[in-house]
Amino acid sequence: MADTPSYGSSRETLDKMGEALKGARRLCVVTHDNPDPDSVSSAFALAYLSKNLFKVRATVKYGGIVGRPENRAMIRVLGLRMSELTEKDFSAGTAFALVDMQPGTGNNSFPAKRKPAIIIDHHPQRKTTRADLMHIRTDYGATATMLTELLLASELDIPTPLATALSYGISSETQDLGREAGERDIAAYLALFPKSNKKMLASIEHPKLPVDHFVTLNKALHHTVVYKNAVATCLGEIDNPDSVAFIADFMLRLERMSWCMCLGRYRDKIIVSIRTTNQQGRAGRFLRSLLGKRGTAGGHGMIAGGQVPCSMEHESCTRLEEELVKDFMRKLGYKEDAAMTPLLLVSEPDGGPR
Ligand SMILES: [Mn+2]
Repeated sequence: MADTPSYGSSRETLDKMGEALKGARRLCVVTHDNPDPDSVSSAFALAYLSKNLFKVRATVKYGGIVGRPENRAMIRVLGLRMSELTEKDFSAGTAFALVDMQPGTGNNSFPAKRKPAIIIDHHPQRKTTRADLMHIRTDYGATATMLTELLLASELDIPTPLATALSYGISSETQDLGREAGERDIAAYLALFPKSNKKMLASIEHPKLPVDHFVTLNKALHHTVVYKNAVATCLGEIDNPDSVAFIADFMLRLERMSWCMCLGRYRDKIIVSIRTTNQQGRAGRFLRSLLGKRGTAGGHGMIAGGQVPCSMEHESCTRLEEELVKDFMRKLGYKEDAAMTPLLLVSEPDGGPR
């Protein structure tokens, strides 16, 4: 089983956190837009440390919307209180902390030029990233693992809702410790498990689903193409930006598939998700080079997300989406666009790659 990690360096990080918070009247912890369980649980853990270890009041703020039914259930079941980041939050005496993201990546509402007091993140460090405390490590499967280590090092009690949030943060980010998870993630999960409420966890993991969810699923099934080991879905206009990541995870489960791309149009952006089963896939780099100057992207080895601005009319957006799908297939080395087969025809005798 996993070695017990040493919390020595975590204690140093906590000291630096205390320094970074010196003189602050209030801490505002910001998640990325359309926050996932990893960023939400990390934000509440950091707010808890701020209040209980450093006696600095803290609130959790987010951008975008919380759309995924599991994430909504998490916030409801655990009674997590968070609100949207607004102009009013930028008052004198307020220090900022960013979790699970860095400024200027296109996936958050924090002003790119502003320097936060604290950044805790498991995405690759950007050249322009600055903060008083930068705890940025790519060898963690989840930011929630980094926060769990800090909580354990602080020797504070971890309340049940927070332990439950963090264990769900780790398990959902790593697909039950199977994707990009290392020994540290496993050790953190095991430390949280006895402190988590299993009934609450179960109701978060298996929430009731709104009708919209099935409508999106239906749309996805009818707008998915397959070529060799790659699958791509265009959802068109969506009401819930989280559906893009959800469908990407779902479609990657199709047998024999090792790369997946999903696109969805939300407000004036095309949201892009990439998933791969290839541990050396460098999905973040793959998506950045796929989008080029057309958009922004970030990610890790096996998952990546990005956005492409598209304020033009419907037909041009559709053309841009088709172009992105072709570029995706081409980047994987597939040159014959014509050989892409609609998913629902794949099982028919002359339907495709079988
Ligand atoms: Mn994360």
